[in-house]
Amino acid sequence: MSLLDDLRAALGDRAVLTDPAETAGYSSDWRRLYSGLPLAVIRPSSTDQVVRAVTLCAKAGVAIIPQGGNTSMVGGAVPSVDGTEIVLSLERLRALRAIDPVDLTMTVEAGVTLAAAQAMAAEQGMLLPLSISSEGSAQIGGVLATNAGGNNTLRFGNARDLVLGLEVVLADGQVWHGLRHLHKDNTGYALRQVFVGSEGTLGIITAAVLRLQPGVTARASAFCALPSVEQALALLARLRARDAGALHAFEYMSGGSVDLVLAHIEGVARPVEAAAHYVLVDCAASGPEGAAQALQDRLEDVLGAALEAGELTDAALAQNEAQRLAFWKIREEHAEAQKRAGASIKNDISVPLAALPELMDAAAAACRALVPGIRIAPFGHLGDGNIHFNLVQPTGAGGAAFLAQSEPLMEAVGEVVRRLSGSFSAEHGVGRLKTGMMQSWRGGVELDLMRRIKSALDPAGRLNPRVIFPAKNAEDAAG
Ligand code: 2HG
Ligand code: ZN
Repeated sequence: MSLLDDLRAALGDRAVLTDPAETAGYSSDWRRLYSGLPLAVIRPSSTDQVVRAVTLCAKAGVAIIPQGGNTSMVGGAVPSVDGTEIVLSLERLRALRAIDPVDLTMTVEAGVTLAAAQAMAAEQGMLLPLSISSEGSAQIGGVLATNAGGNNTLRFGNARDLVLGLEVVLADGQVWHGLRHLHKDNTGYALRQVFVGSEGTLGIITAAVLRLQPGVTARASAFCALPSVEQALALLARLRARDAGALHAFEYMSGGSVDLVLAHIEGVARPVEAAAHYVLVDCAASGPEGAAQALQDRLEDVLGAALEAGELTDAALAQNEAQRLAFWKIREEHAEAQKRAGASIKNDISVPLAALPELMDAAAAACRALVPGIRIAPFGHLGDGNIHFNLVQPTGAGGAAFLAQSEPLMEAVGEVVRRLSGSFSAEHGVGRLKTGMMQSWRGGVELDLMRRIKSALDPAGRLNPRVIFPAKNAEDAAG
């Protein structure tokens, strides 16, 4: 029997897709940068079925591309060599296995979307404190495999900070049953952290135990207009000094990036006067009746003082949940608006917070010098130092001509980031897009350690073979 027959026998006919009309949605990435024709897309519905599929692929020597919601920004989950790779979608592993309000944990399967997991926690009066723009599609397995960050990192950390345990199918089909619920467990290496952020190269996450927080009963949000990035840092310090625990998000949007949202997304309006910089502040608290008003009053106080100090030029405080969601819509539609605005180049970078003003000025100047008329549209998670320093093609210019400039533009931004001791990939990962950068940024001992881990866990190199590591010839060329 061929591999596909074996897979059909193990998973059922409908779980093995080969018709290009059915596999198309799994074969190219959200940004349409990468696409490939898979040998098949398989959709197991249990950990046991994942084990059987991985074992069969191992026997046949066929590579597997694990895929969650396919929302990668770096081409991390699509096939690359036509007709040779199996896309293994986790989308049918959708069970909530357990939820524990005493321990504040939930055990979910990999294919549950992040939004569904948040809703499951909220239904039981708890908070899953991880939020990203693609949470309606992104799935827990992918969120963990890429160590997603998002909007609440400044308060609760990245995905890896929320993981207590994992269940992982290894390259040879063995299962690591590591679904422990313990808040303390120092028993040798924290193996779960090896898989978090490994981008599907070391094993396939099938379920996870996530740490939750007590549910929030009060929220207060403000959309602020600011004169400079320095003043945004001053506002952040002011908020922290007054109510650090309540500050759940501090999201930055440049004037240029908000203009793109207003131009390309229906049903949004700017809640404050036009400015060069905006920040969305989101505070939350738990408490008895009255907590909401108290939180709102505290935020209003801080914003009033910030206005007086010249840190703000204008601010709108959400008066109800609908308004709060309208503020968030402006922030969350940034990626979609930029996609509609034409060709764009994404620089998902981080620097120490104090270096942010210099980053913004120096990177913008370097890009303008290379491409006159370029639209500089940075936005992102200013409260944790992660900015999406995105660049959009000049109005009216050709998209292909602009993309041909990707390398010099990314290098110019990278040079500034490097000088400021930052990272070239803060939260989106390396995927296939940034493998070339791994050599120059992480080469030497660091990349060698990663290779040693990879070859220990996946010696045949069959799990997501073309992500993270630079191609061998690129390394040789770099010396
Ligand atoms: C966000 O913060 C996502 O909205 C997408 O990380 C960032 O489009 C981007 O560059
Ligand atoms: Zn982001």
